[in-house]
Amino acid sequence: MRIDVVSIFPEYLAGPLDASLIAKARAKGILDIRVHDLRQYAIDKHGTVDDEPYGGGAGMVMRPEPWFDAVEAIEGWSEARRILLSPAGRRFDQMAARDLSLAQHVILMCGRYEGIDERVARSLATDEISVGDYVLAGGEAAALVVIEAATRLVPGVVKEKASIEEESFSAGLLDYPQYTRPAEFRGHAVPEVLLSGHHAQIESWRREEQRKRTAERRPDLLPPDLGPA
Ligand code: JFT
Repeated sequence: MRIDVVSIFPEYLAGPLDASLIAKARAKGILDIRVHDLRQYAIDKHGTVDDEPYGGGAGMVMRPEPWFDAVEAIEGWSEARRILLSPAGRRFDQMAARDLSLAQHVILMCGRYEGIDERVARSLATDEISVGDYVLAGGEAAALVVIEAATRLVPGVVKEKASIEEESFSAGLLDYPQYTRPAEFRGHAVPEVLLSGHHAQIESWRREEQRKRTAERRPDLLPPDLGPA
């Protein structure tokens, strides 16, 4: 999978993309990730990429020309999924991650300031997405979320197929609690059933923990309770 990321803060992205699973997949050649500095496509020699909003209002808006020039300089851009990160985008979820993981070429556009001229969303991007209902200062952290969620579903990026397959088993519910050694830590014991070796009992305990946790923390994920018949 080829991923191009465009940003005025390429150094913000470099570190995370050079660590862990993503770094290994890049070294193996499974992922080809390149970060581009939007300022190289600034409208003047001072590196200007923003201007005042038409209609007035606080802050600055990113001009369209640097975005079109930067993206159109990427080989194969017109065939790529061109994703604009935006607080006003459609919500990015696991389904969207799975869909994106099938793409051969993804371009992520990370803006700053009050946002980007709407013509970029309308005529350059193929998708406009948000990673969640909280406010970030720009698109870079959101792009990292999208890259991590999508690339771990690309064959060969995550070692064991089991960890991805197990997730689809529990799909729709929160995970059960996990424990490792020691069996007792600062007076807190690991639940007895997990030490018992009774696999059927362990499975039903885990399922019940998932259900309780989901009911408590994410009732929106549970199937509707229809009540008495
Ligand atoms: C925030 C963002 C996402 C996502 C892109 C650009 C500028 C700052 C901003 C914040 C609120 C209102 C501008 C961005 C995001 C998210 C993405 C930009 N800002 N207006 N914030 N929160 N979940 N994805 Cl460009």
